[in-house]
Amino acid sequence: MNNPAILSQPLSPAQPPLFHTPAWTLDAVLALFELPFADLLFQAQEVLRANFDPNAVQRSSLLSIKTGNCSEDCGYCSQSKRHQTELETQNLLALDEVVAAAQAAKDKGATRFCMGAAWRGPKDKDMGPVLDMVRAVKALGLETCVTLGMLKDGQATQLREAGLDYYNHNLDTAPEFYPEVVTTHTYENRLDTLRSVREAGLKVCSGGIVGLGESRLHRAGLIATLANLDPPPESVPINNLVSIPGTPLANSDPVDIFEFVRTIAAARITMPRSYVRLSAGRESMSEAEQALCFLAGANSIFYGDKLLTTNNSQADRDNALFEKLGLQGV
Ligand code: SAM
Ligand code: DTB
Ligand code: SF4
Repeated sequence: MNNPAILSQPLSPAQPPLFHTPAWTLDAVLALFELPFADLLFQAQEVLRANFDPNAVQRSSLLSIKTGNCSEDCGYCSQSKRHQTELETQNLLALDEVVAAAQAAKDKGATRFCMGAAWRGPKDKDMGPVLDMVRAVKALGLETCVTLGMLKDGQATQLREAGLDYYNHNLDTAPEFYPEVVTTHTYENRLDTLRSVREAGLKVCSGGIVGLGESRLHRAGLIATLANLDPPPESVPINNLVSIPGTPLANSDPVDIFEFVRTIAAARITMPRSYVRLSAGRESMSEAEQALCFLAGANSIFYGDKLLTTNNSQADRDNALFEKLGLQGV
């Protein structure tokens, strides 16, 4: 069960509430997952069409600006120094490399550029170079997003003042399953960062991963938690686990594609005005599987040949698929 305290109460009386009185109970979200597939997709299409151009798909490109050697133990991640993965680590990139990658992403048609760092959170000395990256990418006319881990007081405001649009910080799964996935930080830590991102006036990008070994109840719990944020995240990435050899979750059972599509539809219905992003895991999906995700209300993708450390679906393949489906990349 979801922790009702997490869903309905401010974390401390002195702070404004991060959640409103639950608009979506866990039971209501679970009931969505249990609908006949066609009924669920029909409802998701209705919600999509009431709020968005149903044939427009937002495109964000990703760049890992600091790779690997992370102190955290997230069981799915290639970048934890606690897992024996084949990853080549990389210190913080130079500004000109980041600007060149952002310009290339823009030239290919991306409208948002997301920079990810394998940190528990940025140290004070990291902020200057990252703020320079945000300023420079924004100056190219792209929307900016960073994902740097947990933020300390004042860091979110520094980012906003540099021109940041979105901060990505995923809740990843249901509160009660999180300790099975990560032990070096808590769900409350994640929520605290989301709160400071909101208070700084940034837009929130927060979603999760399917395929960590969680149950349907946990998937519904993730969606309910996201949907009850007040306001819900503007951007909701739904990742399908990319299995990384050497990580504790490398051998998790893959989740059936229809269950993945149901998760997308539940996100669409419960967060009607949010961009729902079909995120990691797209490379191994067929065209038909991806088309089902768009039918279920996904209206954003990661675009470009690489995610952070793993391959993404090639841009040429995406362009061909959009052509076949009559989708317009925006
Ligand atoms: N270190 C920061 C953090 O944890 O917030 C930012 C980078 S972290 C890699 C960003 C997100 O990528 C994670 O929260 C998770 O949702 C997603 N992710 C990482 N590895 C993944 C994998 N193997 N498969 C699917 N999603 C993954
Ligand atoms: C998100 O939800 N997914 C992206 C982005 N936000 C930072 C990252 C996916 C990472 C997939 C595994 C990898 O490439 O390391
Ligand atoms: Fe580090 Fe983020 Fe990977 Fe966790 S998900 S190990 S915090 S890079």
